[in-house]
Amino acid sequence: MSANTNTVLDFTRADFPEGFEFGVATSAYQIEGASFGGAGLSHWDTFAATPGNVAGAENGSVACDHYHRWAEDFDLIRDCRLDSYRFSTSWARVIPDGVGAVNQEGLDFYDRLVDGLLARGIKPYACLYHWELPAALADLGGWRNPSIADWFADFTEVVMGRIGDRLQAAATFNEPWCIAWLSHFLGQHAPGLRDIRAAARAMHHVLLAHGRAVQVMRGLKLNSVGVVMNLEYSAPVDETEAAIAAARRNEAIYNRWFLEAVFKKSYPEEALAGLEPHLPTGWADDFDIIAEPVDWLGINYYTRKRIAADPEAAWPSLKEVEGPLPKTAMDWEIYPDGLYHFLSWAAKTYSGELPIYVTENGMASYDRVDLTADAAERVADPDRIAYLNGHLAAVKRAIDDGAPVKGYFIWSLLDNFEWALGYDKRFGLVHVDFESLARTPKQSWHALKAALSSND
Ligand code: GCO
Repeated sequence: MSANTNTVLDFTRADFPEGFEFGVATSAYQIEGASFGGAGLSHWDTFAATPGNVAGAENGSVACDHYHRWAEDFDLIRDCRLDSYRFSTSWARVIPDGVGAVNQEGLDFYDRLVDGLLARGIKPYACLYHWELPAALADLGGWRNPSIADWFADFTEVVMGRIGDRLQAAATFNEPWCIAWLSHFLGQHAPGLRDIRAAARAMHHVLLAHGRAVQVMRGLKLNSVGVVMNLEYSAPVDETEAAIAAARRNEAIYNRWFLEAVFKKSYPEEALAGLEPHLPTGWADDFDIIAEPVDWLGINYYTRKRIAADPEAAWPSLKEVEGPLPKTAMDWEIYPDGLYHFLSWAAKTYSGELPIYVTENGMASYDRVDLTADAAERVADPDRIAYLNGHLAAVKRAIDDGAPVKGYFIWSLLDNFEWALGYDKRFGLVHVDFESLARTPKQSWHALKAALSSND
């Protein structure tokens, strides 16, 4: 996307069905400031405090200071004419030790957020878990410990008992693949393990915890409960049988494991081939809880990966190979067709008529900052505008072809803490100066505001 001069979005509200929602998404650890308001330590605090885990030795202790600046941030959502906001609740903020005593200050904070959104006419979408497991529970084995399903059910009861009545929708988990595989097999996120047995247990326990949380929310009479999966298009590097089989293994672990469990009460054969020996005893008996019916499905989509077989490596014996398409600042290929594919495929194969929301889509870009320029031109991010155009066209195509897509959330409102990559990767519609914490809407924010304000 070089030399791109896009400054406008190609669509208006009228291009999407009546009631289609446009929103932005964030997560607690990435924006709030984990050191404020009596929050307990999470495994992201301890992971980030370990040399080599996070670029620049950065962490989320201050992040965007959203904990204190949320009102200004919500004004930016309202002023952009967005309909909806997706945020997450930090377990360690609400229950500092993971179980037991509640930090009222933390719970009050989320209560303020919900009321602050409603006061501005913004629909609140809350996700219970976006990765900051209380460190006290990590000490007990975290996602490897089967008790985590009960711990998470108790946390769900506390949070949703307080804010559930005013939410537009609630989700249990953000991206189970990242919680389990990326963090316990690939070792890139907290707790940074590279262990197949730990990964297999996390892959199962996160689903069990999901099912238990859905049950708790039913008990609280919530009627818009879902889960957010991240899907990544898995393309064989060539047409050889070995590459095709490797891409299928990747797809089974990444895209099918969680959907198949929630919607079909099973795990894909290609993934069980490596994981079954490491699953907890009696795993197949848990599907009735795991498959507790949900009301909607969230899909996070960013990119595709090209996959080759790697016969030298242990199971799943595959590797990623760099692709030829233009890339974002994450070095992720830009591939809107993948989003089209998943929206249609998920509905046909798994979720049927249930509403689907694109709960995250967006890019890290190389922005040009000139704070002396006119307001709309202070932060130029033409590549983001082009990315949004491409992906919204894919969403529209999927809707035209029958996929029940009801909303689209951009990742993210603000530049923020991009996990192991620190503050260097900027995903926001709004630029954040991490010295002064000043917010400056980017050109994409202005373009979105114009698109959402117009009905033509
Ligand atoms: C994600 C995450 C975000 C990331 C984003 C970009 O759910 O993967 O929700 O936390 O910041 O995806 O990598």
